[in-house]
Amino acid sequence: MNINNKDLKSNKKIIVLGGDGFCGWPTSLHLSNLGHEVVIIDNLSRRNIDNELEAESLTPIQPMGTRLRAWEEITEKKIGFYNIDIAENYDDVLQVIQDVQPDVIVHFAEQRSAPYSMKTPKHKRYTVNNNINATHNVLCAIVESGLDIHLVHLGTMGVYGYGTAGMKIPEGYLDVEVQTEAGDWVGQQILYPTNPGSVYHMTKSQDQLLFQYYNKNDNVRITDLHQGIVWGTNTRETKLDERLINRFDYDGDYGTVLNRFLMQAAVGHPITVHGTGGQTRAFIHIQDTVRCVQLAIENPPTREEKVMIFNQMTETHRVNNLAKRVSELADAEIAYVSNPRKEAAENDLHVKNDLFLSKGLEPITLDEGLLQEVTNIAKKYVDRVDYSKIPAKSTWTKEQKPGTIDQT
Ligand code: NAD
Ligand code: USQ
Repeated sequence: MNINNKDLKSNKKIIVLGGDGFCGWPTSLHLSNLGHEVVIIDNLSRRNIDNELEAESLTPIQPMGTRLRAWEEITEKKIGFYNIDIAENYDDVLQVIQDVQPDVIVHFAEQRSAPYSMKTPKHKRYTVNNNINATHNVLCAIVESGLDIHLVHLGTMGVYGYGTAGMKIPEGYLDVEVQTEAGDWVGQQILYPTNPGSVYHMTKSQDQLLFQYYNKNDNVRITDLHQGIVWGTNTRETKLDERLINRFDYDGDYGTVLNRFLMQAAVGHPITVHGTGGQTRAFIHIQDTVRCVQLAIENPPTREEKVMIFNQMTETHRVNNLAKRVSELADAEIAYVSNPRKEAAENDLHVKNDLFLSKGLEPITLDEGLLQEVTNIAKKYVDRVDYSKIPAKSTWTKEQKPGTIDQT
């Protein structure tokens, strides 16, 4: 079955790193459905972190083997799978690249939770070791393979920081003027100064330097997607069969804000706004995530071009406004809890996303129907909810309080 292959320009061999995760799994299905040859590499570390935290996806995700068999049964398309830790097993990563000879590698394989990265020194060090080594190993293996591979990386809007004094955040690069010794002003383009808000976000800032270096030194073709907070859970492909269901994180470490609010309202838990809720963030629906990755693959840079950076977001919202909207939708209570993070209590955020719009993205924005769809999923799996996992307990500093309701 092909749901939507009208945009396919040519079939490519694509390795998806982190293809078992929240963004990686629906992207793998989408690319396979378009007719690309897809191979997933994932060490299933996210499933192991679920075990560590004793917190599970709200939706019952199936083992990798079941997922892949179901996809083949439904679509007659095969997705390959290798269980490899790309941060630890460089030789295995290189071997798969040499065997598959991919045109594209899509890189989702990092520890992506800011609260998890701030839990303890062990978690900080794991996040740094895992994320930076993973990215560096991939770049190093691309060069060693001698193949002209386009690397598409999932970065974050968080590398910019969230306050720009009213300026629109550009797509990766900032035009500046500097004064020369002779006193003349000359224009220059620099990587936008990074201002990460957690150890996790800091690893994404470091990734940017690795990309700049390998692009300059080895002409590696790289697209870095600075993605906002992803919401939703289903995509056209994951909806095809219950066994293809995507993960839905709601716990205090991995649950992201809008999905958490929708889930909380659906299961009768107060909506947990951190602080005053004055934080403004960028958002994108999971269906647009998979579409954006497709567009990035279809519009690769040349070997002569610098690292291409796209802001992968469709809209910005203030946390408090989201809470109010969800509260009205589901008639739920809002709880203003102590903010466990060190972040500005209030910020404005204006972001350019012209590049994806120019490539044909038709943004999905917050819509009652889609919000309702997430709510319905939460209601369907309410029996799987562990209420003790909802509060955000990881604090940025020892002095801070967790985001539990009884603390305020
Ligand atoms: P996820 O944790 O659900 O998926 C990441 C996957 O990578 C997991 O399946 C994990 O097992 C795998 N992985 C991690 N380290 C690995 C390693 N060393 N070797 C092999 N596999 C490894 O996260 P996600 O939400 O799908 O995010 C994917 C990417 O998108 C991340 O890089 C994240 O920074 C970025 N991103 C996510 C969001 C969001 O809201 N979820 C927003 C912006 C950017
Ligand atoms: N927040 C609440 N209540 C909650 C949970 C969060 O008020 O119950 C607030 C947080 O304090 C923060 C904002 O909502 O101000 C966003 O938090 P989040 O957990 O949804 O997002 P974040 O930690 O930034 O991380 C997520 C993904 C990460 C990705 C990032 C994109 O986990 O992988 O990089 O979004 S961005 O935020 O644009 O940097």
